[in-house]
Parts: sequence; structure tokens; C-alpha cells
Amino acid sequence: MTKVIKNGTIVTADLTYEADVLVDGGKIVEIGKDLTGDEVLDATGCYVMPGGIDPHVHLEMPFMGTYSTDDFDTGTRAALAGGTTMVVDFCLPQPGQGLLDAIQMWDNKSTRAHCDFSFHMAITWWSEQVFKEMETVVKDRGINTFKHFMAYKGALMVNDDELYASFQRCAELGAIPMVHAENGDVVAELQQKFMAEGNDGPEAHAYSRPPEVEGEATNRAIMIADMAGVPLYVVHTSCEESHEAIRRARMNGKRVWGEPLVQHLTLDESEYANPDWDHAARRVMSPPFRNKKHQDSLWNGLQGGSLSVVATDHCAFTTEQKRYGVGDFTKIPNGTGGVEDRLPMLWTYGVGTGRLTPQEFVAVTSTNIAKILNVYPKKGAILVGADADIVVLDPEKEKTISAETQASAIDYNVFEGKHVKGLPRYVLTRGMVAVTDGEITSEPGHGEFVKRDPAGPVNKALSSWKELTAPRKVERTGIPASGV
Ligand code: DUC
Ligand code: ZN
Ligand code: ZN
Ligand code: ZN
Repeated sequence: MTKVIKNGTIVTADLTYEADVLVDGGKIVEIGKDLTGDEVLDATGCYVMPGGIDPHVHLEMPFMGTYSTDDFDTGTRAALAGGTTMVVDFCLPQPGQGLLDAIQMWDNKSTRAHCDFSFHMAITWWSEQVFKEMETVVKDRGINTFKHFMAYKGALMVNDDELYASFQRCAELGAIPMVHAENGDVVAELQQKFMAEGNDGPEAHAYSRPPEVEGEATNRAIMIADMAGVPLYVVHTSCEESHEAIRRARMNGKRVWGEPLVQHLTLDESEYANPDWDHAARRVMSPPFRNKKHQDSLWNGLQGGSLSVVATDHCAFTTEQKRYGVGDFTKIPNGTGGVEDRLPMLWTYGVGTGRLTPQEFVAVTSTNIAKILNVYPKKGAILVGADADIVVLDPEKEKTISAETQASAIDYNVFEGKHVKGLPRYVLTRGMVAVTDGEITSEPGHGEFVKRDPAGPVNKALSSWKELTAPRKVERTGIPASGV
């Protein structure tokens, strides 16, 4: 059965034009004028765009003594509700656990996904086993990105020697390393200091993770990646210091991408000053929300092209889970939701304010990351042969965001009360209509794992792939005798 999306304006990362889109068997099969199909989806007055890709979610993630509450069922359903048709989750081996063993767990967790998905692999410890299994992860499982935590000391954090070893391995395999860039040693010191001084509330979470810890770690990761001859993807870039390091690297010809979150673009540090403990704790995430100066820097980066992708780090904990940290802010599970609201929030605060054009919106919510992950144009495109992952966005449709009406399984929303204008009329996941004017009709199990080729033309072209070799060994005479 064919479907035709009629009378809309197609917006891709590089073109805006009026045409109909014919969908068959989960793919786009024709684009043109006056097309007919078995079922008609009316897009009059709407933009027809590639579905959003959120490259940064944590669904049912084991973290800080609990699991994030949105799982692959509720989390991917929430994604579709907001126009996101693919998510990438982080497969997270516990230190000591094999990578392939962890993938098995993630395979089991993801059987009820409503939209297509992929995994990044986290490197949480280093050993010969990890070194060897990375090759199988890339070549057999189609996972071409490896995430490294430079924070969460004593848990997920890896040190510089491990970063360097893993980055070199990524270079050999044609994979891209990613970093959560915060100086975990300094964060741990600051956490102890604030707790010792009696600052145990959620606001101290933000004090313990200032922009400097992020800027320092971002710069360090960029330099280590450069020495390993590999590109680098910096997740959740939240501040000017980190953005500055990325901007400088890019100007110097390095392949480095920065990923601001929609939360950091639209919410600021005043949230932690709220006298209501629950309100502040619900917004505890790492990195924390920043002030307006940093927000402006992130928006400028999206406009100027030094930042490439807008994600969410969707990692949703209930209020009850957040309360594990009453009396000790270091025990508040880190994470906020966002996957459902990313597109409407970015459209409203980006396109609606003139900071982004509709084409730039498509680039930063879908196409850029599809290219980085090497899944373009299967994903991130409105082209014949591409997957029919499509959002038909009605720029006049409005709502006020509220936990009462959200698809996410948690009991609050960090964007509560925000008025958004620009919402999906239809969302299609591989040709299946998943959302019609707010009504969700997606099915668990429809989502498929998307393999990502490591050696495709996109990734190969991204890096300088230089080798760090000793220029020459100096032959010397008159070597002094050893000893003092
Ligand atoms: N930051 C969060 O806030 N949650 C999940 C992991 C992370 O790095
Ligand atoms: Zn992170
Ligand atoms: Zn994350
Ligand atoms: Zn299906």
C-alpha cells in the first residue's frame, strides 16, 4: 500500500521546494508534482522534513544505583511523538564486563523499540579483551562510535592513557571516538569540598561542575585525538570554554564536532536556585545548565557552523529516583528528559526567533548527524531510496508543554509551561504513520537496529589519519656513564 504526502513544502539541509512524496515499502520511491497513492496525507501549509535523529539517549540505563525510567518502549514512543524517528543509545559495559556481553544486554533491552535505533559503545575500562572486541563491535555489529567518560571517577571514568590507547584503536578501525568531557578528578574534589562545607543541595551539583572543568577536558580530548590521528565527537557541549576549544580545533583543520543539548540552549542555571528541592533536583544533569553567556555561545555556534548537532542526552529519572540524593547532591541521579520536546523547542526558540533557518534546523537535528554516523542518505534525507522517516511539521500548531500530556513515563517535564509553536502533523517511521496530530499509533517492536559501516566513504574522508612517528633517532657519541 502506497502513501502520498501531498501539498507540502519539502525542507532538507540544502533545499526548500514544493513537491509530493510517495512512500512504499518503508522507503521514499518518488518525489514530484501531482503524485497519487493509496493513502493521502495532507501536508498543506506544512514542512516535509527528514525525521529527527537524536544521537544521544540513555534508555533504561543502569546508572548511579538505579535505571533511567524511560526504556526502549516508552522512550522511542516519546521520540516519535516529537518527530524524532531514530535514536542512538549508549551500550554501557560495567568496568570489567566484555563489550560483546554488554551488546547482548542492549539487544535484549531494545526489542520493543518503536522507531529505528543504533548504539554507541562506551569504553569504561581498558584491557586486551576490550582492544580485541572493539574490532568485532565495528566489523560485525556495525557500531562505529566509541564513547569515553572523562568524568564519573571511580565508576565509568577512563584516564588519559586509556583514552589515548582507545583513540588509537578507533583510528585503526575507522571508528569515531566520543567524549563526555569533564575533568572527573577536579569534579570529585569539588564535590567533597561542597559537601564538607554543608552545601548538600542540588545547586551544589552545578557549583561542582563549572565551565572550566568542561573546557579543560574538551581541549585535552581534542589534543589526544589529534595525536592519535582520529576525529572526535564531543557530546553535550554546554559552555563557551568547551565550544571555544572545538571552534579553535576546527579552524585549525581538525575534524571535531560539538553537540549542544536543547536543554542547555533553552534552560539556564537559575533553575538550581529554585527553593523547591524537587524542582532543582529534577534538573540535575551533567554538565549542568549554564548562564545566558554560555547559551548565546551555543546558539552562535549553531549559526556559525562551529557546533554541528543538537541532541538531548535523554536520561529520565522520576522524582522518587531524584530523591535518592536528599542530603547529598552527589547521589542525585544525573539526567533529564528531552527527546519528545527537542524538535518543537528548537523550532520555537531557533527558527521562531530567526536564529536558525528551517534548512539549518534540519541540518542540526538530522542530516549532520546522519553524515557523521555514516547512515546518510538512508537516514537524514528526503531522497528517492531513503527510509521514509519523515516529519510533517505544522508551523502554526501550538501547545504548552506539560507532564500531564507527555508520552515519557516520568512524572514531570523540565520544559513544563513552555509554549511551543511548530509541531508534527504526521510522523512516519519507515513508512508507518506513528503520529497524527498528537495521537500516537506507533508499535513496540517496529524499530530496527541500524548498522553503521565503519569503512564507508564518509568516515574515511573525515580524518587526517596521520601517524605520530618519531621524526628521527639522533646518533650520539660521548654518552655519559650511567649513575650519578
Ligand atoms: N549525564 C547525565 O546527566 N546523565 C547521563 C549521563 C551523563 O553524562
Ligand atoms: Zn555524558
Ligand atoms: Zn549521555
Ligand atoms: Zn511495524
